[in-house]
Amino acid sequence: MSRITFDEALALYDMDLFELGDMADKIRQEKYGKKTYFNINRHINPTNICADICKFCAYSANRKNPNPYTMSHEQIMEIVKDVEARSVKEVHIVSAHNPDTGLEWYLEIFKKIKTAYPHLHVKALTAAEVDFLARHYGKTYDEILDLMVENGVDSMPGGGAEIFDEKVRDYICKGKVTSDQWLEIHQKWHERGKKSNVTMLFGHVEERKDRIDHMMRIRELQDKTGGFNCFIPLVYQTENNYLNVKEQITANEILKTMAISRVVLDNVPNLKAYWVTSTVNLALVAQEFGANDLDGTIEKESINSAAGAKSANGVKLEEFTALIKNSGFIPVERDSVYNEIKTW
Ligand code: V47
Repeated sequence: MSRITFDEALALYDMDLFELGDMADKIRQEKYGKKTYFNINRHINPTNICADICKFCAYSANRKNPNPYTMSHEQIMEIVKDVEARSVKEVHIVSAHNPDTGLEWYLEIFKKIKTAYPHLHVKALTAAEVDFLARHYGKTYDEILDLMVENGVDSMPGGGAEIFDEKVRDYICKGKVTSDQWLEIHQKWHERGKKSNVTMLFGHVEERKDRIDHMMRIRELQDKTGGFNCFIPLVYQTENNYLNVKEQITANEILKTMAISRVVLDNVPNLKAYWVTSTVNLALVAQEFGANDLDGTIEKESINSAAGAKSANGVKLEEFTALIKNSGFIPVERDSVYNEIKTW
């Protein structure tokens, strides 16, 4: 069967929402039936001091959020100790681009966690952080990626991809990692036998064609490496930032985008409906539109909640699994690289 082209993918937006949903659901059901994956994880965001200025970001310390912080390693280890004792299996560590801490501060966090808790999965450092650390400390991407492996990073999160179209990217986050660099860093990470995720920030100033272009670039790299576990469309949150988008994206457009990504990304196994940015209710509906993963319990979330998402305190495990069940799906706990652990 031939693959869907750019023009055909763009035309899917003109389909009836439910017909498109059926198309995506068929693909989802063939792969996963009614199973929906989630994991028991904890987000940690060690510093919000940032050398870059992304217009969409409400997390980094700036005029709208004059609240700079940098955690000590002791504070981070306290959090990790606490969550590990409660069966959390993954720590997802993402920071702003802090120019003052030194490279060691970033890397030693991982080494300390891995030394104390070797079984805990460390998902850390977006390609945007890798690029920042390489530039700031005069290292190559290869050197930074090798240091990550040496210090215990298991996988990379998908953040910092935003929108690959250069014109939109220049407008929303000029100066940070370029699209080609983002893809190059993930390619190099995959060449080390490691897995990562990939996000897309949508619902701001981009057009439908930019989303399809974004998906096509992911599909192309995935053909080469096979290293992406999961695609995560992130719905833009409107508060406390400098993008000044007046109109919120509709639920219809969010679901269509999810469904289309399931069709286009035929080589990326998992599609995550990230409840933090879509709301829990819409994430549950997205299970009918191609999504087979709802991320996890998260416990504490700082990046999107700063921009208005109702996610600051995560979601309780029992509530999460009950919601998945009540929506007609089977909650399956997975590990960070998608091995099944337990059906709830
Ligand atoms: O890269 C920032 C986004 C991302 C806003 O890999 C915003 O499993 C919406 O990448 N509205 C960080 N989004 C989060 C992220 C992520 C989340 C969950 C799972 C995984 C994974 C990765 O949050 C940033 C940026 O694209 N972001 N500001 C905003 N106003």
